[in-house]
Amino acid sequence: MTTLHETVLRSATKEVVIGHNRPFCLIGERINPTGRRIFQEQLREGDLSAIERDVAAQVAGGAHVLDVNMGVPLTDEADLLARAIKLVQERTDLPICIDSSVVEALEAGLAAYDGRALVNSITAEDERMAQILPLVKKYDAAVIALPNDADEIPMESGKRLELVAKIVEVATTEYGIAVQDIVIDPLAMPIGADTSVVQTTLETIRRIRDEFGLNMSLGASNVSFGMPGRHKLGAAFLPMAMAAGLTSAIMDARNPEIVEAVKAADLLLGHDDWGMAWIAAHRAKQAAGQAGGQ
Ligand code: THG
Repeated sequence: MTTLHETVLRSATKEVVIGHNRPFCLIGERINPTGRRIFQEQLREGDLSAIERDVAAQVAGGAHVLDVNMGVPLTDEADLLARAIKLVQERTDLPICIDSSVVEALEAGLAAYDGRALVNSITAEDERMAQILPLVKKYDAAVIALPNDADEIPMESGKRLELVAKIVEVATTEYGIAVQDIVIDPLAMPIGADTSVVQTTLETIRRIRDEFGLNMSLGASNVSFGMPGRHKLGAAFLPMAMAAGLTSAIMDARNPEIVEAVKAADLLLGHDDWGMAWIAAHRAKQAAGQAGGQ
């Protein structure tokens, strides 16, 4: 029987544990300017005020961790990310997932952060691991790892599993990262491009749980990209992925349809003792005068 690992994240004052026998961890995705022209312009001018609204909305929606990405072309991303992380820490006590493809930005973000961050992300490429894993170790963080390399994003679960094995081997033996601090992104792809890709993701999730017991997180909105009814697809996908063993997702916590599907799946999978969270949420909604039925 494979050990099922737990990943501990912290802010200065709050601890969040990601694990297989726990409620699903919602990582709020909106503190990210990708595809948002006005937000990008504001950030380019040094105006970070929109972040405050995005943080408040993700927290109100029930996020447990906040993903912070400041990928704006033609900016000093390291400086921007460090400032964004300081600002987010002033506004909330939720732990942060530091999201960048730029090594210098990840380092600046880690240096600015007070707590145990989740670094997003490495791949199975030796060079990426060599650049980023020493930082993960130095700042005592956890890390999201994508099972792809320079050549390809593998479209069979077997190849993804091989790359997971490589990442675990290299990260633990060469860089001294604890196995429970490796969170695998099993790679969610758009269903609109090819209707077999989600089955591959689900199979990858099942195998990672059964063969490695690792925690996993993925970009949930990737699945519905380009399709109508995106929230309905998200609300169907996440419970399936949770049943297969997904333990967290980077997602929009503002969306009640998807968040409620996740909470229902927590209850149905036995991760909400006595249904306390489910019932409490229902009562809170009733008290607020917006009960969603019986
Ligand atoms: N895996 C990992 N990290 C990730 C991703 C992943 N980080 C980035 C991304 N994918 C997840 N985060 C977001 C943030 C915002 C949006 C989508 C994913 C978003 N998208 C709008 C859309 O899809 O239509 C575009 C912007 C808009 O119109 O508002 O908002 O997969 N490890």
